[in-house]
Amino acid sequence: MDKAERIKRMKVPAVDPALAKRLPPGQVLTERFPILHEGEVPVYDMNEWTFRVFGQVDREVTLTYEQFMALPQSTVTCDIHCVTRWSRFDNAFTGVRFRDFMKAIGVTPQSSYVMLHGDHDYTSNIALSDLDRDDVILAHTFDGEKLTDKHGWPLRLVVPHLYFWKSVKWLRGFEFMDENKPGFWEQNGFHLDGDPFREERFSGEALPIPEDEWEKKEFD
Ligand SMILES: Nc1nc2c(c(=O)[nH]1)N[C@H]1C(S)=C(S)[C@@H](COP(=O)(O)O)O[C@H]1N2
Ligand SMILES: [Mo]
Repeated sequence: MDKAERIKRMKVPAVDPALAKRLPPGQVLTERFPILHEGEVPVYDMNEWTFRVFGQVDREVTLTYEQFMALPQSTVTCDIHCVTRWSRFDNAFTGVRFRDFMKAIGVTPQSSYVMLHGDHDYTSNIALSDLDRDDVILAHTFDGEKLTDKHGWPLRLVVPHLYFWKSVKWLRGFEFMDENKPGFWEQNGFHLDGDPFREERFSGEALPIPEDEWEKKEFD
């Protein structure tokens, strides 16, 4: 067999076009679930835990964990995309969909932007229209098991269509705001919106991807 023939017969890994379409530009698929966050993993007394909806709303609401867990439950299976370039397909998160949550608590927003608040003092900003979708869920369970502490138990947000820094772990509240103010990473050079399919990683000048975070490589 000559060289040309050999090259023609060479086997290349088949790329399933359906999967390729699900992978945003510049992302690499992983099957493990990396752990990434700033600071310490919070420790809770669940009798003291509350979830607050406040700011520009017709009525502020504070829920206990028991009240939260009594809301209508759903499971969302989604792909997730981290700005540090890993993506993971087919993650099943169980909890309360954002839409069901708002309906159940009966709060009417009076603004279009939300600051997501998580422990310890982590924030991320998001447009209400990016929360008000069928696949956005306030999750307590991952692939049928209670979320691990490091992945955000007792409650994390999952916003599959934006980079994963918007999916706030240890979520404690939604603050409705008149204007779109930057959260923690957004103040540190990350994009205000963060659409992975548009590669909205950074605002303004390209910064180095935070490889250091990724190099710690902790998984579970
Ligand atoms: N409260 C809180 N939520 C957070 C973070 C954080 O530092 N604190 N990090 C964000 C970032 S940058 C990422 S990539 C994801 C990582 O979630 P994982 O550890 O479950 O993969 O959580 C997001 N949510
Ligand atoms: Mo991240």
